Amino acid sequence: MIIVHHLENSRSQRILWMLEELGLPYEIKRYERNKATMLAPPELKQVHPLGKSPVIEDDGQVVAETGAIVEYLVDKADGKLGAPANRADALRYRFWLHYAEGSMMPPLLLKLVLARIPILGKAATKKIQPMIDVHLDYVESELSKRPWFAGAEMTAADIMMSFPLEAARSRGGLNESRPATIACLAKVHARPAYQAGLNKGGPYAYA
Ligand SMILES: N[C@@H](CCC(=O)N[C@@H](CS)C(=O)NCC(=O)O)C(=O)O
Repeated sequence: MIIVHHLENSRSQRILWMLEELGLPYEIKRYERNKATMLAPPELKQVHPLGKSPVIEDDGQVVAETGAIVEYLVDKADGKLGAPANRADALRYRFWLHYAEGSMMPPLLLKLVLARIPILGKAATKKIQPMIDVHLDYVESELSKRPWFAGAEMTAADIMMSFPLEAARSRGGLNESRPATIACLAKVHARPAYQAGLNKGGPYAYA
């Protein structure tokens, strides 16, 4: 049985969504953020030394880092939601799978952290927004060309990208001026598996 160590309001919501899409049985262990620091509680460090979420356990095997977990689950489900057969789609699949945490999340996170610094923080976030806009424009242009990030079918790349899109919607300036991206997010949120994951995960401010 898979155990998902799930931190409220966090990237691990993606893993619940993916498990629901795959129909794999799982259990959730919930963790609350420290109200003052917003950091994960120290108990998560007992599961994995980084103490971050998501982290899963599957028959004693601990897997951390969203992208690694997502690939692990694709393997476990015999390739379901994995790379499409078409080469161009497969390359896009790989690109977005890495891009989500590797390129798009860092400036979004930077903006969040800077915004919390009194006085100077607000001014600093203005410098970050143009960096985020480069990503938002690129995502919009790609989503205007095809229904899902890799191609015609939904894949794990869409699951990876859902969190940066949600984070951009809540604090990165993503709005109706980028209709293809907004439509993609709405399509994701309407999926029964997404809603099922949300119901099981508890508080989540981005959906
Ligand atoms: N790139 C990592 C990031 C993991 C990460 O930073 N998770 C956040 C949740 S969104 C976390 O655990 N934050 C609490 C903390 O750092 O104490 C992944 O995708 O797994």
